[in-house]
Amino acid sequence: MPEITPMMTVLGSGFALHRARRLIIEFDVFQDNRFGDINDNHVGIDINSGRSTVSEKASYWTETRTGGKNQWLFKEVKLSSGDNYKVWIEYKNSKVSVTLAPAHLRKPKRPLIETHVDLSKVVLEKMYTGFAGSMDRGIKRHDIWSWSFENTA
Ligand SMILES: [Ca+2]
Repeated sequence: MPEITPMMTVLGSGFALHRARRLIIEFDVFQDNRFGDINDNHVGIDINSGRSTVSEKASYWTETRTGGKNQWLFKEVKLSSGDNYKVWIEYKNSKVSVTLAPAHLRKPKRPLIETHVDLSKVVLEKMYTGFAGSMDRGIKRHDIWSWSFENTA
């Protein structure tokens, strides 16, 4: 079973870990065409690369009942708004899911992103988990108010 050690780090511009194996969940407020970014406000999953294998507009799903029917509504958020968000990143049944919501809401039942990932091609015997912030072409502040890591395997 891989050992994952909690760690917090802040990197400067760009990624210093070009050759490192990594699974990155990115919250990107800059559209960088070199990495094929879909816009300047997206969530993505990057595997051993700065280019996302899948990405979505920063948003969350909410279920409402209209006319006797349940409907999913896609609500966009602006990551750089200064509002607080919660994110759940989970790995289960060979799928990574990323669920985002404004901090005052419960976890949406439907994830923003869910994709198959073979972690055996990413995770080594010993790995770190943590955070990196980047200031590419401007000044940005990245705040992490709290976080937890759980391994139930
Ligand atoms: Ca990106």
